[in-house]
This record gives sequence, structure tokens and C-alpha cells, in this order.
Amino acid sequence: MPKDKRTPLEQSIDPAAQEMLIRADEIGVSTAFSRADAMVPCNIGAAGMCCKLCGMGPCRLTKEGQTGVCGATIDTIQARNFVRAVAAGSAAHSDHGRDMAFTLKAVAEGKTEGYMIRDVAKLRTVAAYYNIPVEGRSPTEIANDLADLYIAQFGQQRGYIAPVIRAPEKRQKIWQEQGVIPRGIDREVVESLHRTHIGDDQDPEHLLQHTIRTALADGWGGSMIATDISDILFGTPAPILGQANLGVLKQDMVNVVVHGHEPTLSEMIVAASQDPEIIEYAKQAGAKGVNLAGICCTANEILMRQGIPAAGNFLHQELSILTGAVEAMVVDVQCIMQALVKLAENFHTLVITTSPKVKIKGATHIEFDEHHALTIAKQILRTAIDNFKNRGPVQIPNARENLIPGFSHEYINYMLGGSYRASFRPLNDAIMTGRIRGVAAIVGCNNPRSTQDYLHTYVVKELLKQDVLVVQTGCGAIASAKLGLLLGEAGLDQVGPGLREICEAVGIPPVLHMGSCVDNTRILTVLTQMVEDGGLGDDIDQIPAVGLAPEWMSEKALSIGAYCVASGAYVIFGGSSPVSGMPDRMSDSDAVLHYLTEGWEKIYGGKLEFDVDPDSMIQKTLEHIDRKRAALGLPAYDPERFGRSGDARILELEQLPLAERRAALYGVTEK
Ligand code: NFS
Repeated sequence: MPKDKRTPLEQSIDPAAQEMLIRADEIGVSTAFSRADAMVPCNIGAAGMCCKLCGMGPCRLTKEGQTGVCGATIDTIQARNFVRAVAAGSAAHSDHGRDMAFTLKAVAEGKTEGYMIRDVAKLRTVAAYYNIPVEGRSPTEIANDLADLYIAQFGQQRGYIAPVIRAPEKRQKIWQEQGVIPRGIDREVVESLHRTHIGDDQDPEHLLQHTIRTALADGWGGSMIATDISDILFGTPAPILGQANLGVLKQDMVNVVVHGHEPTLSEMIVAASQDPEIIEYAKQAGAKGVNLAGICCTANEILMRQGIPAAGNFLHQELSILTGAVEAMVVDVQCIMQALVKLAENFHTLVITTSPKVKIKGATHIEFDEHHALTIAKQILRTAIDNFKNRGPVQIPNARENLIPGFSHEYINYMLGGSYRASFRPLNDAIMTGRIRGVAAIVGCNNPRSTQDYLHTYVVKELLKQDVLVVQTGCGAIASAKLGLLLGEAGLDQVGPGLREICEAVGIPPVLHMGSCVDNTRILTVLTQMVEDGGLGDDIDQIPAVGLAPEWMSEKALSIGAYCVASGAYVIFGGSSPVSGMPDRMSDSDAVLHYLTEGWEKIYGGKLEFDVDPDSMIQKTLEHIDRKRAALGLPAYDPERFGRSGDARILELEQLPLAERRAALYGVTEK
């Protein structure tokens, strides 16, 4: 055992995780938690000071004034590493969007099995953004044109990608002036790789400018396309009751955990699991049926739309296998740990890979293809059911929480104003009066280097007390769900007085679950509408809002951070900074770090910071919100002014003497 191995209580705040970590120790298997304890991170690589882009190195720049063999300075190396990371993140999100676009095309051509256009209204709205004719045309005709347009965004060589027209006008102008509007999604990713090859772009600021363009290709490109098409094909989310944590696994059923990102497969597995023939097959195997649960963003996709429970977030993938109750873990792309296969060998669990892009040695591969989606989904479920008989001892933690996810942009509009006056007016007004101090988007991963879920939920809870409305996506949303923060009344005793007034009036929880990580684009379009609805300035950077990723670990998170900055947001990441430089030689290696803050803020009004201290994250968030309020001329935040909670009439009556109160309430007159 490494000498600084943390206890389960230090590794996660989640009791279900703690129970499984104890089980892992008992069985003698490793998890990401124990491997993180055993593996000391390389502080040179972590700080972005190692260049391994050619065969003359790797060059590790640890001394003042040192350069690589080619002469590359520390600033160039850090900027190159950073743009490469953002390119990988942008590629991952966007390739997901591309697959969605191909699926939409295949549905429009009638070449798929099991899919349909579920949200025709959204199809028409999205098509209309791009002047695709909608009147008098069938959904498949419109979908065909939209699919063609969206597919073309990836390989487009010149001009601007289409979805950027959905940003505020002022923002588009800034991007135009800076020359950062993506020409084509793939082109920007390829150019990032080209520019960072040995002997190419060596001006750090110039490299970081292309970082913005590459990230915008994700946020206002690939990810936005992914969200649009997922809504069109599977339905735009609306509030629905769900559950989260390992306790959603069932002792008497065949448990199938779907893990990864793209909803094309998971939605079809949901459909197949409800097929009477599959249920009967499970019963013949001695189970009551098939129980589905999700991990990571796949969890969010099917939770938001179908209410399928979430077994957990990123660090729960191994823990769910440790229950011994999972017949199959079905994975597609992204955030899938290679360790799953080796861990599963200790149990009966089958790890089933399904994407032509992702294979893991030792896993069972059943390749998915949207043209035969339902047939393949049933084949996967039958394989899982056949494995039920091999189950050994099971230990499912008795931990699950209810939650209400499903707050899409469209639903928030409806929620705030009904169908006849759908708008963001009440939200803007609440911010303008100070009932809501500001908005925080708390998103992103788990990272085993910090205590699982601690940073996420600490920051959420503290900001709620300060009347900050919180929106969440990704693994951060599941962290809050597991803690019971995504429920209306359940969370209200923990929020500030003004925010509480609004939550009661509108009937919303103080933390809104908006979906998976590609759905961060919902936050972009919400912010845009907040600008358009008036009162909060004329661009996103003027809104009192902050984005936080307290437990980030993936390159996708860096891409999200960069496109949010480019869109005008102040973004704070927890954990280590990939461009920090060595603490003892900051003078020589902090140029990139400063450029991501001051440099980008001057241009875009947004900035990217890294901070390991949650109290400092909270303080910076509140200071930023208050600064933006002051700049807009809004009243300073004052919690004393608000707090009328409960039924106003009853509260008024409570002030009266008992006899008068009884008379008013029950018409009883005392003699
Ligand atoms: Ni986002 Fe979703 Fe989770 Fe991080 Fe991974 S699942 S795309 S990258 S770990 S939040």
C-alpha cells in the first residue's frame, strides 16, 4: 500500500462510493482512487512544461531561460500543449455531433431501424434559424436538409460555420474582428495539429488565438449540433423524476449499465429493454426483468429524456462493477477507463464495447450501427441476460436519491412564462432586482486527485446560500443529484432568501440540471436569450454569471472552458492548471497563464483561471457577479431586502391575535 493512500472517507464524500472502496480493498483490487494515490503526478508535465512533439526531445524545461532543442520557449511549449488539448476535446465533442448528424440523415432517408423524429417543433425551430423552408414540408424533408447542412459544417473549408448566427450580434462582431469564427469544424482541429507540429506556429498569443477558434468549433459547432439533433430525435428534455447513485442497481434484475456519451445506442437499449420478448427472456433466466442504469454523460442523456436512473458519475464506473451486480457494462465513446476490463475479471461483468472507434483488449465487441439499431440493442441485452446465471456475491449500497432533471432551454422558457408568454423576463427581472444575485454554471468531471464530489457540492451549496442560481451539466450534475440537491422543496431550506422567493414562485429547484456535457451549449443559448430579453446588457460578458469546473480532468473540459471564455464568461477550473509553470520560477513561465486571464479578458470579456481552493473559487465568483451587477447599474446585492417565503396570506394572519386569526381563517367568532 502506498504510504499516503487516502482512506475511503478522504477519497469520496459519497457513502455509496466509500462502501465500494472498502470492498475494493477487501477484494484486493485497484480503482482510479487507489491508483491516483499510488501514481505521483509528474509536476513538469502537469504544468505544461514538457514538450514531446518531436523526436529530438522530450524536452523538459525546468531551469530559468531554458529552451527545447529546437529553441522553443516555455511559453510556446505551454501554448502548444494547451491548444492540442483543446483540439482533442473539440474533436471528441464534435465527432459525437457528426455521428448525430449522420443518424439524422439516415432517419430522414428512412434507412434506420427504431429511430423517429420525436420533436418536430424543435426540428422546425432549428431549421428556421438557417432559413431552411419549413412551411408545407414534411418532417423528413426538413430533417434531410438540416442533416445535410449540419454534415457540411464539419468539412466546410471557407466562410463561417452556421450555428454562430445564434450568438448575440455584438459577440459575433468581436469574433469576426478577431478572426476566430470557425470556418469548418474539422478544419480548425486539423489546423491546431498542424500549427503545433515541429517548426510551425511559435508565437504563444497566436497559438492561443487559434485555441479560441478551435474551441468555438466545439461550443457553437459540434456540441450545439449534437444537442439539437439529440432533442429532435429523442425529444427535448422536460422535468421528469429520476434517481441517482449505485442503489439504483437491483438485486433481482439483470443490471445493464450504459456508459459513455452518444444517446443513439443508449436510447435504443432503453427501447429494447421494454420489449416484451426481452422481458420474457430475462424472466426465463430467473430475473424479474432488465434494469438499466447510466454512467457519465450517457446517464444524463437517458435520465433527462426517459427518467432512466443514473448509477453515478465518472468515478462510479469502476464502483458499479464492484457491486458484483452488473451483468454488462455497455460503452461507446469517451471517459471509459481501460481498467474496467481487468476489474471485471474479478466478477462476472461483461464489458461490451460498441463503437467502431473504441475497442479495449479483453472486452466483448458488439459493433453498433444505426441502420440496425434495435436488433443490435436486443442482441446486447440478450448477451447480458445470458450472463445473469454467472453472478457471484452481490453488494449493492443502499444509497439512491431522487432528482428532477430536464431543464432544457425550451423548458425554462415555458416554465418562466407558460406557452403564451414564454420568455426569460422573470429570470432577468429577478437578477435585476437582486433576488437572484447571479447565475453559476457548475459543470465538468470528477477527478480522483480530489475527494469525489466534495468540490462540486461544496461550491454549489455555498453559492446557493448567496442567492446564486445554479445550472449544472455532466458529472457535476450527478454529484449534486446524489446529494439530493436537484429537488425542489428538498433544497430550498439551503438557499438564500431571494433565490428562495423565485424558486417558490416559479416552482423550480435552485439547481437546474441541463444535461450532458455537449448540452453546455444550452447554457450558451440561454445566456444569449437573457441578453436578447433585455436589462442585462447587450452581450454575454455583461451578465452576472460565472462558469466553474471544480473537479475537471478531461480535455473536453478545457475546450468547454475556452469556448465559454470566448463567449464572454469568467471560467474557474479547480485542480491543477495545465499552464501553471513551476511555482518557484513563475517569472519565467507565467506569460501563458496571464494571457488566459488578462489577455483574453481584454478581447472577449471572459477569462480562464485555475484555483485549487474552493473558498477562493466562491469568493471570486461572488466578486465577479457583484462587479457585473455594478457595471450594469443594478442595485447592490442585499439579502435583507428579500425572503418572503411561504403563503403570504397565512404569514400575514400569523401576525394577528389568535381570535382574529381564527375568525379570518375559519369564520369562527369567539364569544
Ligand atoms: Ni464531460 Fe461527459 Fe464526466 Fe468529464 Fe467525462 S462524462 S463529456 S468529460 S468525466 S463531465
